[in-house]
Amino acid sequence: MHNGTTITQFIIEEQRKIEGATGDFTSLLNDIVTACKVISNMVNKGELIGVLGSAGSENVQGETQKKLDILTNEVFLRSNEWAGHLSAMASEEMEEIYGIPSQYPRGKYLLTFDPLDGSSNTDVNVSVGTIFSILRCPGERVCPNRDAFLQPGTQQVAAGYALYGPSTMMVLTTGNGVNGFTLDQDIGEFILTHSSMTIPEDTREFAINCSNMRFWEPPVKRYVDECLAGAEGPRGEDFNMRWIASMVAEVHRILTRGGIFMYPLDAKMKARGAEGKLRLMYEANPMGFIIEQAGGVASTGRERILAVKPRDLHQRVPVILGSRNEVERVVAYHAEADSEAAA
Ligand code: AHM
Ligand code: MG
Repeated sequence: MHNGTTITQFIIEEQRKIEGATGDFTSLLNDIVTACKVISNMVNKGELIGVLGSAGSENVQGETQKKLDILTNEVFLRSNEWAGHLSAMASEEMEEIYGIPSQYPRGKYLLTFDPLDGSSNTDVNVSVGTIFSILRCPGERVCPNRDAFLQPGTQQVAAGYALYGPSTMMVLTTGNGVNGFTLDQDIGEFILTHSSMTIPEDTREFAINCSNMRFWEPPVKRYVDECLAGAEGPRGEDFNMRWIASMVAEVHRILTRGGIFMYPLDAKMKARGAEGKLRLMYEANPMGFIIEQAGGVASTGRERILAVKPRDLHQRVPVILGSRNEVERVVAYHAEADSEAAA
């Protein structure tokens, strides 16, 4: 028997603090929570229900889709299209936006999501997650076009992720701090277990895919070299490294015990005209919002992620986020390198 606060209770109590709130937003969050519970169940059953492996198709990014990428995208669409809170949705798995079908009422919000981030990890039974971001629909319940989504991250009304790990967790911000909820499988409810999550300012743990080292820009190489030099190097301390290849799991670790996560711009990306690996609208922005709300910093190395003015729905950006002092150090290294290059 639990006696904690359920996520529904938490969201309703938050709503009461907002004058004039209609309950629309609360109800939208509840539908997202339901979608994440369904996805959690699917991911948990895995091969028992035949959902692992490749679907044999490619998404808009030219990446091979897993069966679970397609199934979880459908879960999100079906859970969130009917209730009248949204005007349109956009996802990593869909080239075009998804306008709410005409048989349903249209609402005042837009939803972007990555239904299963880190899905290359599903076949090997490593943690994956769902990332989402809620924006206001400009104009009143009109049929929005792609441009309606192109709002900077500072405009987000809420953002969150579900982490499908040893426990399933939901971490949420509505711009008033960050709170974490753990799914109690026996009663099917997320219970508040991690209130007011904050990121330690200092860390001795970094996360980056070192196989790309030879392609990195000098400031990133400098930062990682200094970490690797450990107690004998300029930092005078030993550092630890982690790389899960599931951004949700990395961000969750950073929210729990601090750290820095980097997927920087590199020469390989530049050569093919890409501006980063991770997507702004449904990966970098929601995670940036959560990180900032927990006291951390989220940057491209040259700009605050939430200030990036989006040009495209599926735009990619470099991502450097986590503990304040380490991220600021990497940003300073970028500024130094850029001013030396300009001199
Ligand atoms: P995805 O959205 O196709 O799953 O890609 C995003 C994931 C992140 O979760 C993770 O940080 C990164 O890709 C891992 O990339 P890599 O395989 O290059 O290390
Ligand atoms: Mg992703």
